[in-house]
Amino acid sequence: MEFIKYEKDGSIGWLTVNKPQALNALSSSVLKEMKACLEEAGQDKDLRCLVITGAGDKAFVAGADIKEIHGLNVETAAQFAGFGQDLFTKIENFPVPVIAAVNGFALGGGLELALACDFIYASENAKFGLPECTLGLMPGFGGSVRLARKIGPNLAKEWTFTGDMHDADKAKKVGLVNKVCDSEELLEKVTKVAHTIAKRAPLAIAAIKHTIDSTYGMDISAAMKVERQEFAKLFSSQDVKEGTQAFIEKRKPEFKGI
Ligand code: CO8
Repeated sequence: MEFIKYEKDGSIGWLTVNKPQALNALSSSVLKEMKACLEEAGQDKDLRCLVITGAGDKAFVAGADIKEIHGLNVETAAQFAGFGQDLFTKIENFPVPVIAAVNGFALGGGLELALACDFIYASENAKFGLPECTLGLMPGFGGSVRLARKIGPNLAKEWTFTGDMHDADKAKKVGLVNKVCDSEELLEKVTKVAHTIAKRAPLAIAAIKHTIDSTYGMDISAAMKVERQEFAKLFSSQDVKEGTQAFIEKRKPEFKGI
């Protein structure tokens, strides 16, 4: 692949958007390669956590490719937005947790990509924003919807109506980012949390991810039902027996994802 690099570190997958000369801007070629990469990684039964980051030290992703957007019409804009929305929804529904390691600019489509991940760790030089309105545009890869869900509609409106950029500390204060790290330490901290997740029971992690995502905005009794069903389903897995047995025997569990 030309614009996407994919590497495995044990059971952790690292997907890097690799077009640093354009601050990793998302052209349709980049998105197509990302889709192919995710489809393959999604089949990997040994994968326990996926990290998405950007190449270089300046940007995670500085948005969709403005040069390509410039040539769109109503029809092709709908196709481009639809492709990106479907892809980012695949990331949201990816079978294992996905962490965004934001190492610089996460703007426009770049922030929309990070928003589709389960959570974000950022370097102290990270900058977040949805500046589409400064280009006569609006977010088209799910950003208007997901930003409002993550930081609330009032702030999401201010961010998208002004197009302003926000630093990592601000992004953490509003709950967009889980952790802010020194730039040199970002990958180390992400690796650490990814390995912790990788040690946990994979079926439990998948059930928790599904429950949190699918119950968002549901009324409480319907949400409890989903949790109860997912909880009960886990009892058909060997890992529940292993986890509880290991506790009783005062040893570390060995989860197999079955
Ligand atoms: N698209 C294409 N090229 C880009 C982009 C981008 N989003 N961002 C940066 N680049 C390119 C620059 O053109 C430049 O290339 P060249 O050297 O060939 O001129 C190179 O990357 C380096 O960028 P700069 O020289 O501008 O670097 P600076 O450090 O001066 O500035 C910034 C960094 C502030 C990040 C600046 O590059 C910038 O403002 N970039 C654009 C940010 C932006 O507006 N992003 C939103 C784009 S719109 C979007 O994402 C919509 C998503 C929904 C789409 C739905 C599909 C229809």
